[in-house]
Amino acid sequence: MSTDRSVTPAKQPIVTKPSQIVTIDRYILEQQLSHPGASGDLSGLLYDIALTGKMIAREVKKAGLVDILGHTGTINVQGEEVQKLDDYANQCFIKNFDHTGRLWVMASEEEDDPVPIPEKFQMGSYVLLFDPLDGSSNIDANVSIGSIFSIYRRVTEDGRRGTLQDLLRKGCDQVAAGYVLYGSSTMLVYTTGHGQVDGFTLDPSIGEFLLSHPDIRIPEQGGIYSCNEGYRNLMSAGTRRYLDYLQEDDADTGRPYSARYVGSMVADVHRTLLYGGIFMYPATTRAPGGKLRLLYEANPMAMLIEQAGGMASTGREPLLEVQARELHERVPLFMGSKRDVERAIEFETGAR
Ligand code: AFP
Repeated sequence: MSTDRSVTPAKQPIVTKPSQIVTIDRYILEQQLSHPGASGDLSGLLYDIALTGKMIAREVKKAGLVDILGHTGTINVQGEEVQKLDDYANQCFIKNFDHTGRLWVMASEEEDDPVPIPEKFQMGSYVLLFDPLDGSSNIDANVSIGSIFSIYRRVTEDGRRGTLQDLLRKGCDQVAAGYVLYGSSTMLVYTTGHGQVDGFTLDPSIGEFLLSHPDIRIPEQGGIYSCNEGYRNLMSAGTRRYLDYLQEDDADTGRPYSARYVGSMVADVHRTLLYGGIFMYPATTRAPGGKLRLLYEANPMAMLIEQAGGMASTGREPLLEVQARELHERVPLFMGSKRDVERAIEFETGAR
């Protein structure tokens, strides 16, 4: 019998040292401190986005339990009315932002008109536009969805109310933009410009977003295209030729590309940011102006993509230069790796 009584030490759980963890609060504060003179209002808005994202994520997680917890419009076991998730997300944004004193006016993809700041609250100098729950037709299939936000400085000064003038802007005027992705984990990705895009993942055990993807850079060129090809026959000849080009066999240029299309813009653009390639929703004969909303979807995503080193275009002009004329205006779009978008533009404009 062996006299060796030593035992294999039990494996220690992997513990991240507190010094290695950067919470979103700390990150935002450090960013603010690097801009002497900052009022702290933009930081406050970003904290509120993080809170709103956490509140929506909590409800999204329960979406599959409707049969157990109750259907929309019914009263659940706690005696509360069960709200549609996109209504909940919309109300969550409005209620979390209307009283903070940081906003001049808001606009939501879910509301026909601008959302004013109630008289009883203080007014601020920023303007917030948001799509509270993008990709919501995917909810019942347990597919990733997201919230998108876009922040500008106000342009009007007079009176007690922000106006359409504050909201109908060019994307290049945005001071911050981002999204919260409700996927296999919840992530918040945002930029305040300066070529910096950062991603934070929600640690559900402490209820905090932690810096997980610092300084995201999109590859110069990718190998994935993301497009609803079901509408191929409704697209322009240029777009169809571009799709043909992506599908040709040419190992030297990395073709054919792989196709990936979730049908939730946040998920498709998130993958494009990380892996590169192109996300496109071009004009079709049924939707000649494109499908996606300029102010709530296209501009914020275009700012993120461009700040990460990519490119965003309508196919004919830089997306961020498009002057919005209507709150719910749509736009055709191509965004992603610079070389991929440049190539798409060549086909769209007939240069190729
Ligand atoms: P829903 O919010 O109605 O699901 O629309 C999602 C979306 O606005 C965007 O997130 C997708 O990229 C795009 O529409 C999908 O549109 P198609 O179903 O026409 O491909």
